[in-house]
Amino acid sequence: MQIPGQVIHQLSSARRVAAMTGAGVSAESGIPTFRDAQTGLWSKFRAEDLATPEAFQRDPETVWTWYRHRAEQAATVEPNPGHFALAQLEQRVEHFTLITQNVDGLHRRAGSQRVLELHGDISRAICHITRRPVTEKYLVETAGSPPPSPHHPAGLCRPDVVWFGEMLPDGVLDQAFEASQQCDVFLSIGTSSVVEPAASLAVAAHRAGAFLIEINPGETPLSSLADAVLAGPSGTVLPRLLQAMDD
Ligand code: BV8
Repeated sequence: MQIPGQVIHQLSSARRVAAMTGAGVSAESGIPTFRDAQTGLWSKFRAEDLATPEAFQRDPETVWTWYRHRAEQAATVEPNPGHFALAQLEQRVEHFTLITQNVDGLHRRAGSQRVLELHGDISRAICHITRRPVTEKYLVETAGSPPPSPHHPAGLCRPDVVWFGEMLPDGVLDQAFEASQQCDVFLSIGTSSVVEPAASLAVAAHRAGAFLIEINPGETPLSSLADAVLAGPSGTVLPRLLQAMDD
């Protein structure tokens, strides 16, 4: 794939860059995305049935085991060239902020330092009443699916992720909006751009005058707003982008 000269120029001259990633960035590591019809977990489960506080109240065991399955899967796969390219890009840009909707922890494992996890991290657990953290050691040692919480007599352990209908961690969201509204270039990578408020960050960046680049093999509601669309898999496009910046 040819990287347009304007994209190379914008990225090479940018002092501030923000990158937003979605499940598509982890697809090439072997983690199914949520909404891709043929591979998405979404097609197997109904999001409403699993990724909501109501589902957990109704059927904690099903929700808990789904998340533990996903946590085990995330722990067994490796970051792919797209993750590593973003970690490299962070080293080349004066001010770089990686904003991710993903909960698989792969950006940190690939070496990214400044990562804003909008939707939490699937490897962490909290008490569903007090929201206080529960250690992995406690989870391993304590029977139950989910185990009872160590922090409250009626509490259960739940994944430390943001469910539909739940607020995002406010410090993280504020920082994400600030980075989006101050950046020279905003990269929207591997996301269907349907989940709010994450999807609004690219729009806020564009409105504030950022050069908006979308990297996705498919069309999204953001594509018509983007200044440049690189229609390909992030594991191929991102390394190409870095290479083109070197040439
Ligand atoms: C909120 C964590 C305030 C859990 C996730 C009614 C009531 C309450 C809220 C709402 C409501 N109606 C709407 C809302 C807002 C709601 C929302 O946005 N709903 C959507 C579905 C319309 N948002 C919320 O509820 C948020 N909270 O608004 O709080 C509030 C509070 C109370 C009442 C009102 C408002 C919380 C949202 C966070 C939900 N948690 N994840 C978990 O992981 O289980 S979101 C979930 O979708 C995923 O985690 C993921 O992060 C997110 C977005 O999906 P994508 O990452 O984009 O992935 P997707 O599969 O969709 O797309 C993959 C893309 O990759 C595709 O475009 C594909 O083409 C591309 N691709 C494929 N392969 C590749 C590739 N790209 C590059 N390379 C490849 N190789």
